[in-house]
Amino acid sequence: MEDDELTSQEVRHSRKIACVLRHHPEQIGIQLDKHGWADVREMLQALAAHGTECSMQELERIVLYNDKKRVAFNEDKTKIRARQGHSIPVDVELKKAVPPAVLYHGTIEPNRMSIEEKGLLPMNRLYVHLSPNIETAKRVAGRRQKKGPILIYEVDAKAMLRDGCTFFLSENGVWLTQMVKPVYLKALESMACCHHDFKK
Ligand code: HQG
Repeated sequence: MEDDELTSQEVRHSRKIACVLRHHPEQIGIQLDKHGWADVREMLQALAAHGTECSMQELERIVLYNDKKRVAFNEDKTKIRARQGHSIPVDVELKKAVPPAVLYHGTIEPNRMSIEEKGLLPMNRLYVHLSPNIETAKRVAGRRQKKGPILIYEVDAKAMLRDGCTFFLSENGVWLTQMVKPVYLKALESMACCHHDFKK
């Protein structure tokens, strides 16, 4: 195994930490400040008290090497937060940015009707997550493929921008926006070729 590859224990711990920092700090009895930061020492102690023994050294490896750079330290490594993906209302000081003309969203067929009626909604998170390319959108959708064939939408980010929508770019390359109205969405039907049971 390469040094920059997380062990399976580190991957498990990294998932737990992302979940605590994005959704459930109360699960281990800690609080985040309004910018989503947790105190590193307090978090490690609280994790240990709840059965997840993670050393500072391991945490540093998780921050550096987790596949999607989900969590980040402050400058002196006394605080830690998730870069994006929260369901709890914190302001992680996302940077506004001008997106490429087209972005993508990966989901699954069973969501199609609702998405095409209501648009893309943040559901349990603070923002809708959009991908810069089809490959990434396919990976995002792939997380749910047990529940249905994948469905990729092209998002007309250029038109959204023109119409006054705001976009944020998280430091790990995920595009975020409040919602995407159906008018800006186009399903990429060619994705269907990969799935024999698509739209029978
Ligand atoms: C769907 C992972 C019905 C939406 C990924 C998605 C991403 C609707 C699900 C990040 C809907 C929400 C986020 C509507 C949206 N009706 N379904 N109107 N609007 N949906 O997990 O984009 O590994 O909150 O299509 O890589 O799947 O955690 O969003 O299927 O970047 O770092 O509702 O999570 O990153 O699911 O994934 P999610 P997502 P991490």
